[in-house]
Amino acid sequence: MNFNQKLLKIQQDKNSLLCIGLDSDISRIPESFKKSENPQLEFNRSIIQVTHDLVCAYKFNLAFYEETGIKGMQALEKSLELIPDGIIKIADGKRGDIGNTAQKQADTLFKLFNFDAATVNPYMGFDAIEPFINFSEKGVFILCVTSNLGSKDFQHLSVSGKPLFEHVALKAKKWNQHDNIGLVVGATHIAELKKLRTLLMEMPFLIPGIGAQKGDLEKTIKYGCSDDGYNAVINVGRSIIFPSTSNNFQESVRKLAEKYLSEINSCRKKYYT
Ligand code: OMP
Repeated sequence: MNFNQKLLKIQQDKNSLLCIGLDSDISRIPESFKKSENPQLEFNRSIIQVTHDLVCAYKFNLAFYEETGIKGMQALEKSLELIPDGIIKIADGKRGDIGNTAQKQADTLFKLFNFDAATVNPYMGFDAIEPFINFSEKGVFILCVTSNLGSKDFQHLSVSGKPLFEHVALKAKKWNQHDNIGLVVGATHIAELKKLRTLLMEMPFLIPGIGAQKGDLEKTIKYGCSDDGYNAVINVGRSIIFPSTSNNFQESVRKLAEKYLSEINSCRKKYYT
């Protein structure tokens, strides 16, 4: 089964578009985890234990594991093993490079770590992401409109009468021969999200920017899903994994994850049934 079909099936089976971002910033991990041999691993374990039934995916931003060196790599490897089957594991490293280097990046994430999907940067063109796309059972999320302010610097520039991000989307559509490509579209850019969804009705969109970055959840669901109310992967990181109080950590994380899932699902009910 190709990646996009697999993702859709998981979203349908679990009735969830929620992806939790395990951006386990060592400087924000509660003190109670600091005594353990590998605080990032134990922190992730306690989150996965209480949220795995609520999510369609977990996304690991690799920077937070690279920062802690060998321990970070061990935390990454072991955290991935803790995730039950039927949940997509996304490596967020925004990769892409000349062909032989990109091949190493893809092999590392897909073969060594066994991630199901990765984020890639399209700036270097097709050959820089082709090695990722060639893994047809793995997903490739191409940066299209990012959630940050700087996205305006290049992504919105008009090129041959269209914003650059639209060229990226059209190329992604053309390159999607294996049905395993998706786009990254920030929840902080609703007009662009709406436009992209009309261009690419069936393609999965990985949508970060909800919670800490203050993206509008209702509009994100209204404009970000395909016709059937699926194919948006709504990533929430800090607003779930770092509750305002670390008393009853697992209970607080669970409540936050339930809150986001229930908000997502009530918006889906409103706009897609
Ligand atoms: P929170 O803001 O804590 O929910 O985390 C957002 C996550 O999504 C981080 O890992 C970011 O690196 C990532 N992200 C964005 O915030 N904006 C983007 O445009 C793209 C990504 C990404 O590719 O995941």
